[in-house]
Amino acid sequence: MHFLGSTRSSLKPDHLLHTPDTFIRIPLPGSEGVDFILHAAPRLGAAFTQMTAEFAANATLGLPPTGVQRFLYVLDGALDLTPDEGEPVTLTPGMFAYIPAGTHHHIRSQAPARAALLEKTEHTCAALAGTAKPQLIIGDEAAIATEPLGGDPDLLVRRLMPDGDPWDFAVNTMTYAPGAALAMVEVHLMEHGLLMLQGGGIYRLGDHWYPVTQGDFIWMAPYCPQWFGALGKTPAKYLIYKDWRRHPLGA
Ligand code: UGY
Ligand code: MN
Repeated sequence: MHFLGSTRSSLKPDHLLHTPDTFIRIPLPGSEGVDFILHAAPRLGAAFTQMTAEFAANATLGLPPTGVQRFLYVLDGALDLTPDEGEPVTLTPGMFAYIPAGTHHHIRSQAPARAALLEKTEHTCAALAGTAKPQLIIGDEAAIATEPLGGDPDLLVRRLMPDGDPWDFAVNTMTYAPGAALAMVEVHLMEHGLLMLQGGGIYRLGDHWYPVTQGDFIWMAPYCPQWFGALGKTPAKYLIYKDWRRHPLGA
């Protein structure tokens, strides 16, 4: 089915709206039985990689490149994660894993599954010399307390990553009650990778306003003006990445 060349997907210098009708699946080396939708990558202008990994039954995810840390959030199905040091764990929807750079591990599916996969080259800085390195984290979003953003009980944030010097990015979920909105247009240093998990609304990106819905992906460059208002009768929820806690002038 084609739509005479029309799509909601839109690429601008400071943002990408990537809608499912435009997704192209590609293989990556080291993985077997996994299709990757590359939503954000350095070629786009992003300093991280975000993909949706679609696992067939009995599929295996390859390791990331050297020096790259990984965050995986299960969308559908179940994935078995076996770190070389540590107990095997089965990750089900809403469960996630943070895997530090250089941590050898295996991720496999028994049945078809889907996961959001974020990868980022570790950004260390001189101020961190001799301090603790990040450790493997296994978590479940359902067990994480919500925080009302700016005191708004209709806009709930769950912080999936710990906050502290060892970690150079954050991943949160944000859940908007119908009609809830960001209290301000944000313009900030950090870039975002965002996956709409449920519901929808209107996203302002730069000087454009887009209708967005479950399954859409958005990349926002540093300083991209951004605002969201939830529409419809069900909550809108997204998974959002941002780089965090690193001096912009580097090490
Ligand atoms: O964490 C954030 O910067 C978040 N409030 N941004 C967003 O939802 N676009
Ligand atoms: Mn933001």
